[in-house]
Amino acid sequence: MKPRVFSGVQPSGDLHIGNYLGALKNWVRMQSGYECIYCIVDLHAITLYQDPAELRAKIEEVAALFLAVGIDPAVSSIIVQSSVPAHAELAWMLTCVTPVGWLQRMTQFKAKAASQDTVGDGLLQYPVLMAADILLYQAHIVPVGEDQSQHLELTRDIAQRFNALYGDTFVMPETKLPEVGARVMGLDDPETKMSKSAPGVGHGVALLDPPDAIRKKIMRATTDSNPAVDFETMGPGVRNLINIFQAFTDWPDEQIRAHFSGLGYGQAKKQVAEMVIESLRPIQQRHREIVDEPGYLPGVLKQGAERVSPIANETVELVKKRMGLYSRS
Ligand code: ATP
Ligand code: LTN
Repeated sequence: MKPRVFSGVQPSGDLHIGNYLGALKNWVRMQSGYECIYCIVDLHAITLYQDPAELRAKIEEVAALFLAVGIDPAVSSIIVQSSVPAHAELAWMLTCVTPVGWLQRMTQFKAKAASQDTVGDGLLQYPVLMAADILLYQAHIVPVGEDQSQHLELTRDIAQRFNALYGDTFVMPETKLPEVGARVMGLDDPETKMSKSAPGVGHGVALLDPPDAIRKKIMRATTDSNPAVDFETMGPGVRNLINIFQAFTDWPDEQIRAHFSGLGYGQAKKQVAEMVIESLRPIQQRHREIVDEPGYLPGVLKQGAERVSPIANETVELVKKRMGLYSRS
């Protein structure tokens, strides 16, 4: 049997090139060697308020983008988290073995809580639900961007604690980061990661941005005051742009150096912009085709949920039995 892969994206905004290079691009690659489950984590999205109509529309947009980047529903399962009730069910059981101090230490919790007037309990529980997503399918590998590493460590801690208390139950999942593109930074501020929820039109490039918008954003990206690319002295803004180029092309370091060394910033930005535009063009084209095909998307999501539900239910039954809860079998 092939090892299992699980990962997810929140339908909480416009997917950007950071999501693609940090996660989705790896997801596509992994389909050949693994049994893959890719999830639209709508229950995670509501840990911060979402407009219901917008959330509903975003779920389908993200699903269409999964398909557009190359996730093949014939071999991989695409699911919406809330359509498989076992995610929330297992999350509760895991909540009961998770010390609250572990959750309060999470950097993402601290950052997101700091920007809220009232902090919902869901924001604190967020990583427990994420652990449930992964452990529910006994996933071996979780391909994510670097910002999720701490949550993955917590997932392993929760699994270990459960296994120690109730006997060997969960597979220990491993984190898989991309070699380049694990942390794409904001174009307007190369000290912060590119994020869906960050304000500012010049911050990120969305996967569905039209070519003109992409060109404008990249040409205006923050750089330093050097006149040309110098790999020894360049600041984080230029480094970020070149990283984006490398993550899209998969060129080796030497080729990247030879290509960019000594290039004026205007020229370098133009190269990056055109590469991003050309890389996104087929994805955008495919996205339009998928959206124009009525009934296709709901069918894919239904098939995904049906395919994974037996695995999810089996884990929930096992956990119930281990914990002494009332179980059907
Ligand atoms: P938000 O800012 O709303 O929390 P996000 O942009 O971080 O959203 P997520 O849905 O939380 O997006 O992340 C989906 C996947 O994309 C995760 O695997 C995450 O690690 C990855 N990812 C997110 N931002 C980046 C980034 N800037 N660089 C590389 N990977 C990223
Ligand atoms: N927290 C993740 C999204 C997510 C996820 C998961 C990723 C929810 N459940 C399970 C990997 C595996 C994020 O990207 N912000």
